[in-house]
Amino acid sequence: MTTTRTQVAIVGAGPSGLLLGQLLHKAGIDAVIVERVSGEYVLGRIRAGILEQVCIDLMDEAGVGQRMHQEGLVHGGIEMLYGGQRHRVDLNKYSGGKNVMVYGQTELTRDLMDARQSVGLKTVYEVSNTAVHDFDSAKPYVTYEKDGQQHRIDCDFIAGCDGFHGVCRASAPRGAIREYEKVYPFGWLGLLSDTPPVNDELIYVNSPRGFALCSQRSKTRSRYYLQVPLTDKVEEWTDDAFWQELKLRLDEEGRDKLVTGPSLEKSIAPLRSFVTEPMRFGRMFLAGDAGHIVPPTGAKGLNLAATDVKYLFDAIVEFYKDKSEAGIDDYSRKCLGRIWRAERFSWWFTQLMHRFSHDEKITAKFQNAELDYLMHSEAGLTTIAENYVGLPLDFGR
Ligand code: RFL
Ligand code: PHB
Repeated sequence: MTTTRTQVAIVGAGPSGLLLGQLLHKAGIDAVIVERVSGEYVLGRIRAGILEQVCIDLMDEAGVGQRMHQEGLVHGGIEMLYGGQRHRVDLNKYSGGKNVMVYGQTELTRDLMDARQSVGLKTVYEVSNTAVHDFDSAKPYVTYEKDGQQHRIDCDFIAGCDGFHGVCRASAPRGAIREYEKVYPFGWLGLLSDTPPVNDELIYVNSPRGFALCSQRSKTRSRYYLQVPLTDKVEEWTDDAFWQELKLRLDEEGRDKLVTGPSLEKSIAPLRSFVTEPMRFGRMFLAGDAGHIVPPTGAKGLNLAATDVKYLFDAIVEFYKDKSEAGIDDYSRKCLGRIWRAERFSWWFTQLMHRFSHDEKITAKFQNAELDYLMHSEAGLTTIAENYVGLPLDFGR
């Protein structure tokens, strides 16, 4: 068994773990990251695509925003397609001047990985049997195996950035944890292709055949999604079948402009709302998907992960610099306020835009009427815009 010592042991090198590691490094706080899979595997997972301003600001604070500002596309609006008609939500106008940015999670992760590597910070990839210990004391530690060898990291804090299936949440004492969950009866089939996007802005589609989303990664790379039954298998969806179904869910303009091509990646993701309370267990903290999952309809997953990391980073800095535990004590409460607001929006937007199997015909009529109300009311447009761009960090306080 080899033993090393660090201030913060981070479990998971997804966006949460890497961003926390980078912020801590900038603040002169030492951290080691352990990750179950390889770096290439992490980069191969195609996930989020939309950054809120808070996430952009954090990338800047971490000193890794340069390529994001060069290559990211600033979007000031989204389109909603229902009843065969498109309606634009002017995000900028209705949120008091805010925008979102199209910049893929893969790119953001790559920037963070590169920054970490360039200064020689330690990330241990392809570890197994990670375990967290004694986090109810001031001397927690993490153990793991790598190439058949046992390792131990002694630390002051453990950051559980290990996603929904990670070990940290699973190690919290059962009596101390409450979990809230809703599983939706459908998934999203995603397709990535090197084709120009069908539209300058994202299109969220409520169609009688189910939800669709036209998103993008750049001016030459598109990301599309289709609502599919959970029983569908990705191998059964040919590229042709995907494009055909997407066309059926679009309007005439969309069908005319859609450029199809071979898929670079196709996958089905289930939809889930999930929250863990609390997010702190002694000297162990959960951040990102380890503590909560949103259905992707509102593009909130990655952005929520970034705000958890911001709160955790501030709390850890306060501990070392001001010798104060106030930030640590308040971490869970601070995170959960923001998390429940984003969970609510993602759940509401999902209900509004998808076909549910138990639906009666009247439900589609209700959805159309609600969308019509929202698109023709200043209050309705404001409600979508201010939630989509992300509520202010001090909202409700
Ligand atoms: P991640 O990205 O899941 O990273 C967690 C990392 O921890 C590692 N890990 C372990 N490492 C060591 N020891 C262990 N025992 C470990 N167990 C796990 C994992 O290998 C992994 O590398 O969580 P993080 O960093 O909190 O980041 C959160 C975001 O990834 C997530 O919120 C979003 O990607 C969610 N999400 C989406 N969000 C959006 O905003 N828009 C989207 O379009 C969108 N699409 C998605 C998504 C999430 C998906 N998942 C999780 C199934 C599509 C999918 C398929
Ligand atoms: C994406 O580009 O992957 C994306 C964009 C917006 C969403 C969900 C996913 O709401």
